[in-house]
Amino acid sequence: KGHKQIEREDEDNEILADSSSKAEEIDYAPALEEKEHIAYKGVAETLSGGAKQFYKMMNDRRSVRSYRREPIPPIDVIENCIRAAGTSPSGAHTEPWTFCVITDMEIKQSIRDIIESEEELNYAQRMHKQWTTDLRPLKTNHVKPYLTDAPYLILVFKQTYGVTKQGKRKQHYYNEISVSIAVGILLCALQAAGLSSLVTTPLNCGPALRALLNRPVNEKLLVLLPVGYPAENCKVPDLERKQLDDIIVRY
Ligand code: IYR
Repeated sequence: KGHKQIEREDEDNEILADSSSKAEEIDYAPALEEKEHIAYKGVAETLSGGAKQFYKMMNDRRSVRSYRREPIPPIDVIENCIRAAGTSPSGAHTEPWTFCVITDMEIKQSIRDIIESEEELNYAQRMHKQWTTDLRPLKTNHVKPYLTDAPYLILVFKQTYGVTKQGKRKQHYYNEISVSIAVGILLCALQAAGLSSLVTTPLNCGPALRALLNRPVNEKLLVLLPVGYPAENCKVPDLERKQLDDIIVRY
């Protein structure tokens, strides 16, 4: 209606101009309030050790697959991490994210049941042999105790569109990349808080998890993160990272 949607493979939508004559007749209003811009003084709070300190902190981050059930990190720490994630830039400042924080053991168990039964099929049938082979060094499989052991599960949904107060559909431009950036900031904040996490993308589980949590149809699961402290016997793959000169190209 007055615009044309280009569906890309990743289901992210961009709205491109419509050349039809009807387009001119519509009274467009911005989703955001149109206000005077305000002065910006730049960054106020910085780390004493700057980017080097930040790098060292992030270099310690590992994907953790076994968690201590206790102690339970204070909820306000989790909330501050999500506040940080919510500072992410987003397409046209649409803030197209929903962070579901699960502590309830019954819900965690239901999530685990859904994911383990789908992942059993994923590993056995849906994933290509090359894929399961590539995962062998990570020692992952369909059994996922971290889904009930981790004190928190954070399910991050992307809002593929919004709804205005008038009940009209609102475009969420670049919602997937916007929420992905927010997740990146969330990972940094959790690391800064001394918490471990794991980015998981439960294949084929999105609709069932959305239904379990009663999320509206405009929301699609992007990632699920268990969050907590690593188990005492926690082991991680002996991975190396690319060197700077392998990831930077100077012009
Ligand atoms: N979703 C599965 C498989 C998996 C896929 C990739 I790519 C990984 O880096 C790790 C696991 C699982 O969670 O086990």
